[in-house]
Amino acid sequence: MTGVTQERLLLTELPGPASQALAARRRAAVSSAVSVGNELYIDHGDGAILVDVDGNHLIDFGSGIAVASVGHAAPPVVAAVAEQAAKFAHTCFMVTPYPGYVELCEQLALLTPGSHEKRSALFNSGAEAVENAIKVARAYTGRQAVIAFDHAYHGRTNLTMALTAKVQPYKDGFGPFAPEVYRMGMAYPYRWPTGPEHCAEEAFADFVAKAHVQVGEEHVAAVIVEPIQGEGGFIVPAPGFLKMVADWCTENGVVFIADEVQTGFCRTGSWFASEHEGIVPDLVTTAKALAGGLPLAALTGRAEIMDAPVVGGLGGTFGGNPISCAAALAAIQLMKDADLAGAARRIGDRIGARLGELAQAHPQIGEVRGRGAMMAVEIVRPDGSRTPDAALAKAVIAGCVRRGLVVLGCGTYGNVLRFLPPLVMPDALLDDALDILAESFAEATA
Ligand code: PLZ
Repeated sequence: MTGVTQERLLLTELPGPASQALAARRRAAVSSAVSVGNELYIDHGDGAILVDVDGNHLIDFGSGIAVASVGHAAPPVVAAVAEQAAKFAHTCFMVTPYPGYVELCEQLALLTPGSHEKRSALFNSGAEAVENAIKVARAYTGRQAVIAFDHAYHGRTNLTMALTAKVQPYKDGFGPFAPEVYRMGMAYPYRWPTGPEHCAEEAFADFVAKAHVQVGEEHVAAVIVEPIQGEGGFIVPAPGFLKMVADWCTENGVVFIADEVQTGFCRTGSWFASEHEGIVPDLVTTAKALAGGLPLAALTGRAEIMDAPVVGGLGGTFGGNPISCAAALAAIQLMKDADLAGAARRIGDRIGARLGELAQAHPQIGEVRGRGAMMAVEIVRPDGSRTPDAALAKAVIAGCVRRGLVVLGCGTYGNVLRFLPPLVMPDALLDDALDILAESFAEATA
């Protein structure tokens, strides 16, 4: 804990002079292919506040893309990291193992959906967990085909690029992509042609038909889906759709993989978003909030599936790094002690109520959606056509950033504003953030 009060404080225009100097150095030293959402350079953080190099206190409404759920510099995480760093930073679990890795896998078995026997393996990034999920599903089924969905995001490595739906900016110029990946329609209620009430049934019927005709059930190793699609626009699948797909997987000997990299660890108001859908995935991928800000990812699932690859078939030098494991164990304990799932539900209610008011005032807000502390608005032209308005979304984000609120966009059409506060954000700060959002909206639509 760095002792920063949980209040916004602006000492300079944003970005300030020190940030601007760093921005110039960035352009000269960092590949332009790695883009930044703003040029506010961070010196330290505390809870839900980020302090930039000019001393401005910014409200964090992005959590570094759903990572800082326990807050920045959470004292138990800081202590666990310091303690482990002072003991040893690395041995490689495959060379000489250590207790933290085992303990974390035990926790993952307890926390992920379902009471069946489970095993886990640890990796460095969400994409790596997803790649390994596909490897495991193929080894278990002896099949090759993988089904992913429209609007999906699963990572930037070769196999996960193939699974990711959107070409710009994730795939442009980077092919050829991994074969045997098939894409099905997502039950996206807001944009379903015949209306949201038919969405789940029709999307599932289409899924079943395509899986039969274009892939062949007997060739499908896995279906992978985000229980709420993150980068694609915080799309909450029509109720019942995921359950039907999961049941189809069971009936056809297909491994059902829930990619909970963004939704996991209390973000949506429960430990995992799959719980809201009443589904028990065969495999679950996690990363992001798992380790309180340190890089770590996990693949957890049914013991018989996870044990299917040859002994030694999974691994990596840094996977399950001891400092990251210590941080994860501390973060998980904090999520339990502070009931961060409950906090996410309260945050969701507060954000949802305010966004509802905002939508009344602004016809450009086509839909307010999400769950818990994973809320979003989809921005459209105010003429009833539901035409995406990415330019307006960008303008609102810029207005927020200028006022000291770090907000992220997302969406297949770049027209979704998403709100991912740390789950420790106090109500007063949340209200300030929502005031800024309302002001920025009014400014951008004036
Ligand atoms: N699966 C569901 O959301 C990462 C991507 C940021 P990594 N999402 C943020 C960007 O533009 O690169 C993500 C996700 C879901 C997998 C991943 C991949 O996780 O840790 O970024 O590899």
